[in-house]
Amino acid sequence: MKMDVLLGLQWGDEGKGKIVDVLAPEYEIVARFQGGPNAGHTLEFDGIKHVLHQIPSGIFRSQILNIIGNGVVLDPIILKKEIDGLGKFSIDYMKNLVISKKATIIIPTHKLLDAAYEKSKGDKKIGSTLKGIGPTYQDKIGRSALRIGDVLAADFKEKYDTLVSKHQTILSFYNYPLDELAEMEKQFFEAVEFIKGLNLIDSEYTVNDALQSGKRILAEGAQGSLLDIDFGSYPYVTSSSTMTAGACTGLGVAPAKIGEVFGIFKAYCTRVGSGPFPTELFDQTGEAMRKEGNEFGSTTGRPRRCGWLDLPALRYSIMINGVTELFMMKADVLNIFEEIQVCTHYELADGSRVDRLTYEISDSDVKPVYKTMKGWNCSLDHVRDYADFPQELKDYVAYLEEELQVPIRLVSVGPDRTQTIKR
Ligand code: 2SA
Ligand code: MG
Repeated sequence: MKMDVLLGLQWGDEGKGKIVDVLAPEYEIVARFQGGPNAGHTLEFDGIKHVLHQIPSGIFRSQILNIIGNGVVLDPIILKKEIDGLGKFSIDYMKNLVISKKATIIIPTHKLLDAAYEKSKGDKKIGSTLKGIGPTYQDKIGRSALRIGDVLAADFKEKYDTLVSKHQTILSFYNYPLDELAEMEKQFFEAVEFIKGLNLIDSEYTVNDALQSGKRILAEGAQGSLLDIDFGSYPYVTSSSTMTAGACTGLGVAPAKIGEVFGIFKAYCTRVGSGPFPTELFDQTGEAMRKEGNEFGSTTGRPRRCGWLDLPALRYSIMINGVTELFMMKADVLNIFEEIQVCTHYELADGSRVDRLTYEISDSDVKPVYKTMKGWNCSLDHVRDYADFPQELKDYVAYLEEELQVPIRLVSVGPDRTQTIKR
């Protein structure tokens, strides 16, 4: 059996949580492979809306094992809160949730460092979620981080103190205040005690044994391909590998064992945080998209920047991930527009047109070139089948398939599980 991968192809918030939830019945395992509590995966069912940050989106299905993989950076405080929040759903997390001992721990000073680095960057700040993601991955790569398995060792506190004293030296260099630290540490050590009681495992064996015995696994990406540490709009990126290859290293699965790659994209674009966004709209239209799409960060509540669909960027994401099927989300947000624009090329300062995301591309010298299409401009509330699609929406889907050369298997026309139309 091979492992399928589900990824966001834009700047995150494509609707991955919803789709994992829809696909989950076809899988026995759902696994997160990168990122951490910077993610906000929203699920809506039975009139309830729930946002997950670190726990995989299969947690609401009792027959699914949810794995937090080695590639993840995990905040014990937030994990404990998340698990407490699941209390009302009668979820048996001792049975349905396991955590890799090789996942990296976010400690309180990582969050302070995140804030100190952002502050020092001034108007060049990344727009980080301030969850400590960057500094934690820095320590992982720098070979000084703590891992989940360490919480079980007798010398955990010693290791912790060594890392914290290094952080304090850096924080004093930045003149960053440590007032909050004592309270954060209190919560941290309480949460570490709690985590000791969870199922901590070598998840690479769990994953590979499961594939060997014919079980179906879905790897759940977080953030999006355009935020990837290598291929995103560096330095305005997150600190992990958000692409298919990240699912291999973040779970310990060989490349030859990757099956389908599901690429999730919105029918338009959003971005939260700083960085280039060629099709960004600064006018009424962008404002209308934000309102209609309720585009506010599910972790930080920040308003998301909005703009039209960007085909060169989407093609790039499809290429680096090897996407086999596309899922288009939030088509209903475009109901309000008489005309819809799609960016087909970028125009450079010298007037030439390109459709590749080369090193030189940055929003300052790039102007999007648009194709204008007729909007459907009607409600999609009644739509339960592809046959019910207004002709203009069918045309939009057909045009995108032709341009992207990958089938669009699913179109989402609303937040509920039932508003997901398979083709
Ligand atoms: P970080 O915190 O170091 O990963 O931030 C670096 C950049 O990555 C962006 N980023 C995200 N973009 C979209 N959605 C994310 N998750 C939350 C959500 C974000 C929120 O689902 O809405 O609530 O604001 C996410 N996580 C990281 C971030 O904006 C920086 O540009
Ligand atoms: Mg999100």
